[in-house]
Amino acid sequence: MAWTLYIFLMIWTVCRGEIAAKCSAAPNDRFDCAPEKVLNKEECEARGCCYISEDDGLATGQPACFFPPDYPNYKMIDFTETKFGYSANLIRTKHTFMPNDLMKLHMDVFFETPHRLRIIMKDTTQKRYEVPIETPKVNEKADPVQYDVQFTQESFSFSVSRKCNGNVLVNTNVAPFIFADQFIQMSTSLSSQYIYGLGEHLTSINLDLNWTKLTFWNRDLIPREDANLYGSHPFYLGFEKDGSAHGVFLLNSNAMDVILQPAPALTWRTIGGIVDMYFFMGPDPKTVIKQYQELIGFPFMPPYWALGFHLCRWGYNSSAMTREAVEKTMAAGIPLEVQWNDIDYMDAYRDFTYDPDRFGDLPEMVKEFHNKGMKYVAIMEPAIGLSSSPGSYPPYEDGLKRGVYVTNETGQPLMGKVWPGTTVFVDFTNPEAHKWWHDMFKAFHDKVPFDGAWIDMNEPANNVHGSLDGCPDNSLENPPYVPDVVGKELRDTTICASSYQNISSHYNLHNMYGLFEAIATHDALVKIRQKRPFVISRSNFPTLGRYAGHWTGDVDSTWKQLYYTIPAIVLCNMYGIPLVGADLCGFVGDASEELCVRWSQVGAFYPFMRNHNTKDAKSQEPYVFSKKSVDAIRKATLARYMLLPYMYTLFYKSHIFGETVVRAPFMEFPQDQNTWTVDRQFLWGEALLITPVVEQGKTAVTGYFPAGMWYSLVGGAGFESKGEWKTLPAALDTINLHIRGGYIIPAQEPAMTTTEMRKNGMKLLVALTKNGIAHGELYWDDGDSLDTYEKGDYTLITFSAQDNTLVSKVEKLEKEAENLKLNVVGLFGIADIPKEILINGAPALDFQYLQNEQHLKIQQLDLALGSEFEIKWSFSSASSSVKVEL
Ligand code: MIG
Repeated sequence: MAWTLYIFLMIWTVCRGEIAAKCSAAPNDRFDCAPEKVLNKEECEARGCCYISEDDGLATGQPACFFPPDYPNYKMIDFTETKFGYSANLIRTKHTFMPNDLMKLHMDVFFETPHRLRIIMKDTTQKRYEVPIETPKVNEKADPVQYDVQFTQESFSFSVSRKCNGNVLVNTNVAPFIFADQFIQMSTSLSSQYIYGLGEHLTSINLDLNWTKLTFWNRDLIPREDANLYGSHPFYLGFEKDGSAHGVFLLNSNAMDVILQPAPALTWRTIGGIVDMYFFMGPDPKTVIKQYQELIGFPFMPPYWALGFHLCRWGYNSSAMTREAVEKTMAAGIPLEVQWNDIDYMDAYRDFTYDPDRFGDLPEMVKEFHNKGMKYVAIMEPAIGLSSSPGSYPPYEDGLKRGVYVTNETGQPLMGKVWPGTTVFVDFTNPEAHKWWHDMFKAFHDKVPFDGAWIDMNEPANNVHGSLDGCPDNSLENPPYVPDVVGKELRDTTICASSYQNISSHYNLHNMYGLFEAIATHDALVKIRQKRPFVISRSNFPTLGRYAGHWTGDVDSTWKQLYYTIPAIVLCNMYGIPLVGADLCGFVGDASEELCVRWSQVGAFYPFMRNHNTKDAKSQEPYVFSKKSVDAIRKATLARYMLLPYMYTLFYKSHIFGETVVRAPFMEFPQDQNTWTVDRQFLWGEALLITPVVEQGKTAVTGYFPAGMWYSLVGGAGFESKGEWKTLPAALDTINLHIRGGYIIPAQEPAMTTTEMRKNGMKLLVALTKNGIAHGELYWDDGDSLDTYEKGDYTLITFSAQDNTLVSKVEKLEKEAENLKLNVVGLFGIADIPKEILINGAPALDFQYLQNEQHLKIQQLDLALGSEFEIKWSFSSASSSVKVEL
């Protein structure tokens, strides 16, 4: 008896030990084995997983049911070297808990470029849906490469590391890989706590790894945290502990959850398509983003006028009200480049119509705006209203004949409900729809010569869930795993997932609906106007930036939302969509005067600057406020305009090199870890740091200044930072702007429109390092013709300063720049009043020196920018010790 008990105890202890070891992962290192529903202990263990109950002290997010290390996984076989890298098959012998496991997969590993690795995993027998985006074709294996990729065979996993230092970027050995027909899950370790991207969500710049779930399923929603919003970008940039950075992109358009946990680790969980993953080696953040954009394509070059101030609201109910907004803005001395109309202009909210009573003179109004040197943009909807009687709405009927609508299971156009009442939805993946869209645009443009298109509601949004007839009950509508979408069902506020589009099911294409509309709209505008297109889209997906810009949707008029716009716009730039902005003063709700002033200051530095408001909210156009506030808004707007040549040069760099226009400080200063979380400041390019007030009632602002020289554009002394936080005065009329030592910014005298402004004198803002060095450049062209860079119709001038000399070099000159004159040079970092200033050898006529600012302003230069110049300044030998007060 005692003997038996002893043996029993032995066995019991050993087994317990095994279970404990098997299930011993620390809570933050556990990977959820019950993603699709809550399981109790028995159910969890029945699927072969570990269970630790809530009573054992689980914190929020930590899974109770989690994978043991020996959970059945794929095994790698047939590993071979190929022309491109490697290939192998992955086989599994035991099913997972998800229906329709793929028991055999094929994996291809492509060494695409020295800095880009691609891994594809898909079915060996059946063709599955793949994202219809063309990526660069590669013909052979790159060698040498910056990455190392390793595999484990028995229980399949892979890791990618940086060859030169061994940093591990991802390792998928943390959890089993699952690939079922409608559920693909892959978990990986992360190289640090600092990752950025995975938008569009309302987040700080660096993502919170404390069990955050980010859901991708484009959706119409007033932006809030923890919700799927208008866009999906399964891309992130990650820091490694030593400050190197890499990027990871999962090219997949299906509904998806990404789970971040403190381990640090990340889980991709998508409900369709294939695994098509790219790794970008950087090794610095800016290079990562360039490499990502090399893959998805560089952004389109916007027309110059796109960079001016845009004014809009929902509720300009007539052409008279629209004109009034323009007149009042001009009377307030605020430059207004583009006036917009929302759906108010339409007749019964139908595309390609205008209300005969309220907007009867829309064509004349647009021409008037053109005569003022302005542009006009109108909203367009992807949901098409029906004809009430035959012939009453030809666009709908023409589209019906041409078969351009999304269809339901009976093959009929799916009907939903949007502004016009019952609507159908254009299937922009259909080439015929692409043509139809152009034809409709053309006919409307012949009447109303609008300049750009605002494409809204293109997630697509629908006021009934799925369709007027509901949705069928099938596996696409009710997949075994539904990502954590708002409304809990894929059809919520959109069309049925199982509806049919030309390329595939809406289930697969939903996240790309707006992208396809943007492509069609872009192409239509190019064809019709033969000028650079201007398209702003709400829905977004990788590659959108090649065709359109984006605004961040229906943000509340609150201080919190104002702050969130900064990470939103810099992240969008990382996604290759540089032309982005949030509605100035916020959309939903009434903006207070103070909020609107501060928002206008931040907005003056969004790449896309538009004040827009919802229907019932209090007016928030700049002119409705007190003189003090109007002055403050004008001041910020004029500061933007003055700097437009720099912004335009940045757009050229985004278009040609895949650089961002605005960026977070960590992009410029990755070696300074203090910058890794800074998201209340942002930069234009490398040279201009913007430190706005985004809190109520403040007259000072604290910002981080990475090491180097910084010169204020709004007055005050320049300073050398060692990498420190600084508090600066910021009265209501002030947004702090600093030029970074070492850079030269091209600027210009503002005017009320960019057309006028482009004739004005230019300025150079030269910010010297402590060693007296700076450089910069100007890109210039006619601002509106197609493909100017590609055709060589542009001017490029570089500027450099050293040894008390500023010179220009005309790299390329075309006619548009022939009349450009350089009138002013402002030099920052001049320690003393110069004894002599020579302009191409002749003494300067007019200059001013400010000792406190260490600023030398040379005026009345009248130099043709097309000719190279030299400006020299010198000090008397004694002067360095003499302080001159002016
Ligand atoms: O259901 O067109 O985000 O900017 O003013 C709202 C009316 C539809 C949503 C857009 C917003 C626009 C509004 N639209």
